[in-house]
Amino acid sequence: MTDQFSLTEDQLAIQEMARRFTADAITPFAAKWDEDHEFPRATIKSAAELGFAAIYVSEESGGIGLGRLEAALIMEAMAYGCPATSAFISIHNMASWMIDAFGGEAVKAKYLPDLVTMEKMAGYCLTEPGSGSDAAALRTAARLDGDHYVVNGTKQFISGGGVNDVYVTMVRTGQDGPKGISTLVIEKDMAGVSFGAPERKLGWNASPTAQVIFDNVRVPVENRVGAEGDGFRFAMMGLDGGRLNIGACSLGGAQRCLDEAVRYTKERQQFGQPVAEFQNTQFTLADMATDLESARALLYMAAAKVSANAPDKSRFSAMAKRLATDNGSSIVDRALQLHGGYGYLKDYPIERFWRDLRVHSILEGTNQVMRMIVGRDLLRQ
Ligand code: FAD
Ligand code: 2MC
Repeated sequence: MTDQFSLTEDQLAIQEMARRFTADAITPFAAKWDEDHEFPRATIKSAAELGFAAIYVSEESGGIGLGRLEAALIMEAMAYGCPATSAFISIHNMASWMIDAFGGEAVKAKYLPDLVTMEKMAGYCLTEPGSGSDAAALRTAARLDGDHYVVNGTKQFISGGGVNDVYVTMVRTGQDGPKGISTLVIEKDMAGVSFGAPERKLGWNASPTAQVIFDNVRVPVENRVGAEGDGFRFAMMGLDGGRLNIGACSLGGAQRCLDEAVRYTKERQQFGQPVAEFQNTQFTLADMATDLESARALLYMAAAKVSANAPDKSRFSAMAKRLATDNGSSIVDRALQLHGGYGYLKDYPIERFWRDLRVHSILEGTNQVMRMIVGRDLLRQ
């Protein structure tokens, strides 16, 4: 590697810290969290002690003020143990960053001190039953009544729904379309907030998902993040970073499964020789490694662009999310095949990663929406 393509000493140090945390606190327990559908609150909270709850929240607000490449390195390292837990922490970071980046002093002072320590955990509410990919069609309404908004509506598929303490929520305060959307911070304990039953899912079992329902919830105006009508832009800017992190979670899961496949095929004997001796195995491993490194290179570049606020940052974030999540799932699938029948058993970690990574091509914008973002941007030029 030339200097231009190496991580700095600081970046290597934070990566090493995240890897050690993962090896000690995540990897040994992840299979059980998955099996028991357990939300590992204490482990997640211990990540905050390392600064991982506020990676790109500014230092003035109590965060560690790092960039998006550092965030990707941390998410990738934690996903080596458990993609669902890593992604949960990513969503908390995205929501906290939105408050820090766009909120006024009052809302920042009210929430950020508890969010950076994870005394409180934050979710992100954009999707609704009738608006997923077409997020700007959301209908949850916030009507101004004196110094409060009265909020009514339902958010669908919310990660941490019911376990998070605060919800950074996109609501309609004005006209149809993106310009009528604002962002409010809504607390779990406000009167009129309730939750649907936990969704029964293929994977991400360590990360509960539920509807968040608002029934005449009175939210102080001071809980608005930024100006009325700017909420959709904030939501999209949050996702520019969130998508990098989801891609990084796929990289971490794929790296783990590649490592497992190398180890397994060297040990497993068939036809009197290790499975690793077959040329098919070597070619498969070679393609897995190549697909992983190419996705990683694009993702790190996209992360640097988001940190630098480059004009093409959203396009690169979308390209990197698409490539890393598609390649990640395909790498894990090939790792499963190389394990034969054992890959299909819960005795080995591969099937969990296969299930966990599958949703990364759907959430934080489907990979079709990622192509739409890239295609539109190319045609705009
Ligand atoms: P739809 O939008 O109905 O899409 C259905 C299909 O149509 C997809 O294949 C899609 O790609 C395709 N499609 C749609 N429009 C187009 C188009 N114009 N061109 C081509 N194809 C198109 N949301 C949150 O706000 N907060 C969360 O914390 C959160 N967590 C989630 C956790 C999980 C486990 C899951 C599964 C989802 C979560 N989501 C969350 C929601 C997620 O972002 C949405 O599921 C996703 O954006 C897709 O929306 P949808 O499910 O309504 O699918
Ligand atoms: N940064 C800043 N501004 C942005 C932006 C970005 N990345 N993307 C869009 N905008 C602005 C855009 O510039 C425009 O403003 P203006 O008219 O002033 O120029 C405005 O927002 C509307 O943008 P579009 O015209 O592109 O909006 P449209 O409705 O056509 O489509 C689309 C936008 C499809 C890209 C968006 O709806 C989208 O991302 N959909 C996918 C939804 C999604 O990702 N959901 C994830 C939920 S969270 C989750 O899953 C978790 C697990 C947490």
